[in-house]
Amino acid sequence: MFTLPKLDYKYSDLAPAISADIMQLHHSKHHQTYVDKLNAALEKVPEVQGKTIEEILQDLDSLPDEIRTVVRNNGGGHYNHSLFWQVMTPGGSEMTSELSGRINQAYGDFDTFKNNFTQAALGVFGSGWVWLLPDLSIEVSPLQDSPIMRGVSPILGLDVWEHAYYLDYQNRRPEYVAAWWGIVDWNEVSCRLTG
Ligand code: MN3
Repeated sequence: MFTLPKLDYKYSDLAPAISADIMQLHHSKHHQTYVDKLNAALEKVPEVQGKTIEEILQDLDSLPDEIRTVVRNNGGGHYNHSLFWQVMTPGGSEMTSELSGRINQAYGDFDTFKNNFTQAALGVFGSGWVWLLPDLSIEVSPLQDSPIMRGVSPILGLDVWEHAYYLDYQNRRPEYVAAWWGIVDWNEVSCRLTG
C-alpha cells in the first residue's frame, strides 16, 4: 500500500509562486487520488507487494494488461508528484558550486539552461512534465509518464498540468514557470545528482 507523502513545508509556504489553495488541492486531492487508484489496481497483483514505486514503474510490462494503463497513469502520478514536492522549498535554495559548475559546463551558463528548460515547459502540449536528468539533459513526458519508466531517475521535475497552476495563473503557464524557478530546492537537486 502506497501512502500520500507528508510535505516538509506548509501548503501556504510556496506562495506567491504557488498558492495554498493550489497546494492543498494538488496534494490532498489530486495526489491522494493517484495513490488511491494505484493501491486499488495493485490489490489485484499480489506479486508486486513490497516493491517500490520505482521498481513497479520500471517493469510495467510485467503487469496484467487490464491494470497496466491504470498503474502507468496513477503510479506515475504518485512517483512524479512525490518528486515534485521534494524539489521545491519555500524561497528556493542556493545551488552547490558543483551543480552550478556542471550546468555551466553543459549549457554555457545558468540562464541558457533556465531558458531551455522553460522553453521545454512551454512546449508541452496539454498535460505533462519537464525533467532534468542526471546527465543534465532536459526531457518532456506526456501525462504522468516519466524517465523512471526506463530506469532513469530525474533530478528535477516540473508539473505543467493545468491543475498545477490554473487557479493562480489561469492559462498563463509562462508566469507559473517563471515564478516556480524561485522555489526550486537546488540542494535537493544536487543530492539527487550525486546520489
Ligand atoms: Mn499534478
